[in-house]
Amino acid sequence: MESRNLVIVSNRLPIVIGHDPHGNWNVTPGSGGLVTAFSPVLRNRGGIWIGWLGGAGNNGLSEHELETLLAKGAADSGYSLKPVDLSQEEIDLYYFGFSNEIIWPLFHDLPSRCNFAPDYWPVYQSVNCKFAKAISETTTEKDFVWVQDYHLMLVAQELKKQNHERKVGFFLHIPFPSLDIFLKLPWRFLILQALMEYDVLGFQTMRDRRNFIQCVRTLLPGARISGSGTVADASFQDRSLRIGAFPIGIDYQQFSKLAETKEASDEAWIIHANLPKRKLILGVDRLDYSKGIPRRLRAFENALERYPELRRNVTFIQVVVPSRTEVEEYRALKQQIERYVGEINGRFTETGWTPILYIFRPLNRTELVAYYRTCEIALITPLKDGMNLVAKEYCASNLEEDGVLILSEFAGAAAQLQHGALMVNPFDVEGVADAIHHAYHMPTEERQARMSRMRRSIQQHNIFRWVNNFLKVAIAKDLNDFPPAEYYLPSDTEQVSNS
Ligand code: ADQ
Repeated sequence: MESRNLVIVSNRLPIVIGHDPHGNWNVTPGSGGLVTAFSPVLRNRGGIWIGWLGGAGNNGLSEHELETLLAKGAADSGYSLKPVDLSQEEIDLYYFGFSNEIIWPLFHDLPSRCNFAPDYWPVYQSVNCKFAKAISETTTEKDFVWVQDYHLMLVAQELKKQNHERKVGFFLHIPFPSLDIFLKLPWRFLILQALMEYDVLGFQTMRDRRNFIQCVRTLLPGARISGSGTVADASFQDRSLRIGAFPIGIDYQQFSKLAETKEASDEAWIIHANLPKRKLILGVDRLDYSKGIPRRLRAFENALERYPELRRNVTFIQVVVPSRTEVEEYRALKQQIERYVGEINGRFTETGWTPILYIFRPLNRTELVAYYRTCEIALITPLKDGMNLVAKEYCASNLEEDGVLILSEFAGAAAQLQHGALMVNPFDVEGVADAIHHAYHMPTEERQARMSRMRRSIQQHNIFRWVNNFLKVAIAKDLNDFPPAEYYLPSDTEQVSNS
């Protein structure tokens, strides 16, 4: 029987290599939207994940140490791992430079934050070429290669340049900007042409797909695009491809089951017992300027100012997961958040009540779900977001079905959740404050009706359905066509010492 692997390619591998308290190397799962999305899907399906391990020169690990750690990571995660090694220069110019100083802000509608430095582009190209080489060495023509996100937009083109035939799909996790913003990109033609080399292109929402198609129609007049459903057919330079909107989902069962466990329930109870007789408002974000945290804090302050009945009766818990902290801009954002928290707490705190509880660290999954479960209101106000999985995870974990979701119009999740959430414009500080006030007073029946509607939709459009939809369009197969596999763990899996 034909053996075909599902190969995921992303900038980062889904593991983090670090040290345990005894100074030995250890391997732990990574965090972020991509890992949360793919981990349950790939487990035990014979998948391979190709990506950068983080750090330069494989962190100075010997070949044997690296192999042992990767084998451990593969055994824990249920799929094979293939690292792509990057030098410090590549990390600086391809990752911090082109990906995070140009594409990330531009695609999040923040062109004034872009640093269009010309020396980033050649390194972005050469690292994409490196990833293409890793793919050709690890896979066969039978495999399906699914490339993830904005760091790797040139991979299909690079594979072709190297004469490797592969069926290759691409999914963009972040938004695709409108024409007027995309036009600012100095490499706009080259990037669009490269994207058109994929066999399938996936976007989070119909709006992203529409933006992309408008850019193609304007900048690549030779391209033909037809069809009006969620998947359009396109042709460009004698080849055809499909372009679709595939809103990403979550593993609903995993979150709702975890929320039911005794550990999560106990933890949820403890959180609320320590903050009694008030409603808890929750914000959970990676440290990033696209998430709109400072404006959200100002909106909370505005709510306390204009609606004094909220004082003593709500606590805002803002969880921030450290991210890109090596970058000055992110350090400045952290300081700004901490200054605002300090100012607001300084201004409103009374004996027995502090308005904001601020947590700056990653939470483990049980803690995270406990916060989701126990907080009466989720305040999710990104300035722009591809999807925003936190919004969906909050609903999946809300077993009592009485939580209120306040959601930014500019999150990809808005298209799906707009009939259950209170929709806000995150730039409108008073509008967000009004929504907090509205959520606080919302009657139980209305809360339940809204939340159960959202939960049904999130349960239905889950991560497995997302993968199956993409695979059906790409290769007319679904997850069941990828059989479980066994993982090889070398006999010498002793801890690798950090020497
Ligand atoms: P992210 O920008 O990482 O993802 P998001 O979709 O919100 O944003 O996902 C964050 C993930 O990190 C969630 O799955 C959440 O569980 C996890 N997480 C959040 N806070 C945590 C904490 N304190 N501790 C541990 N884990 C935490 C990118 C795009 C998004 C898109 C996803 C998936 O920017 O728009 O939704 O990819 O496509």
